[in-house]
Amino acid sequence: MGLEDTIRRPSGAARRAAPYESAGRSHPGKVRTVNEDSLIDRPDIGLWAVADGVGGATAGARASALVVDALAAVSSPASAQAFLDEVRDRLRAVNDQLIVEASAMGAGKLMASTVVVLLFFEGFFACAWAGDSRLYLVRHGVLQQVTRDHSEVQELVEAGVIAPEQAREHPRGNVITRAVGAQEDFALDVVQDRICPGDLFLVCSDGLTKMLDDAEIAPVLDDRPAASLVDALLKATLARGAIDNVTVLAVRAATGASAS
Ligand SMILES: [Mn+2]
Repeated sequence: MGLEDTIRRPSGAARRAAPYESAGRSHPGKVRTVNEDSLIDRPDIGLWAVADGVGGATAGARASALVVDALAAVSSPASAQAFLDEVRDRLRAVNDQLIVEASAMGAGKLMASTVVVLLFFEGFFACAWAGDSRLYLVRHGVLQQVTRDHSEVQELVEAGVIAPEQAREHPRGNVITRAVGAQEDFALDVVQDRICPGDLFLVCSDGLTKMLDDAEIAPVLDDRPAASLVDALLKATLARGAIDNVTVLAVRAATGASAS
């Protein structure tokens, strides 16, 4: 530690609590033998993600693993924009690689993965996603879904064809309209906002949200530690039958965190 560190650190910083705590777990569920979900928990740089592979067990597991490996290589960011740019560039490279690998497997083969990435940088967060893995935020006690699924049923809901409460058990519920590796024209949707003290973020695969609706998830998201929240959500999903792989990551901003 040099003199510069000492001078630049705001007074009292050493006594301030860690700016956030996080925990994540993935489970194959009660029906499937292979876990095609992957997660990454990088509190060191403020990066968390869930990926849900599609294309059949082996291909799906490889696709989500490649997504997470690419995010594991992201360097410590110099700015919020550089952070998001690097994430997007690395995921675009995975997109292109998956298209090449799938076409080598044969015509019509698909090897793809959803992704939802949460980034923290100096009091702000960004969420970038493709597919139906989700980010939720509990702010001031209110649960809100930050992401909007790229899925056929979401389109049906928005077109007024089906009611939101019909979406979860719709027969086309597994059909996503965007993913890493699904099309050459790669795109992520992005939401950015300030982090408020006490914000609780929940990053998850559809294995959670197909088993539990928002009204069932909300009461679990109380003040307990992130690891305990994750365990409770996993336990509730398994108790419900866990027909899909399930992945849950929780990230809580400290109640005293400054939005510097
Ligand atoms: Mn899934």
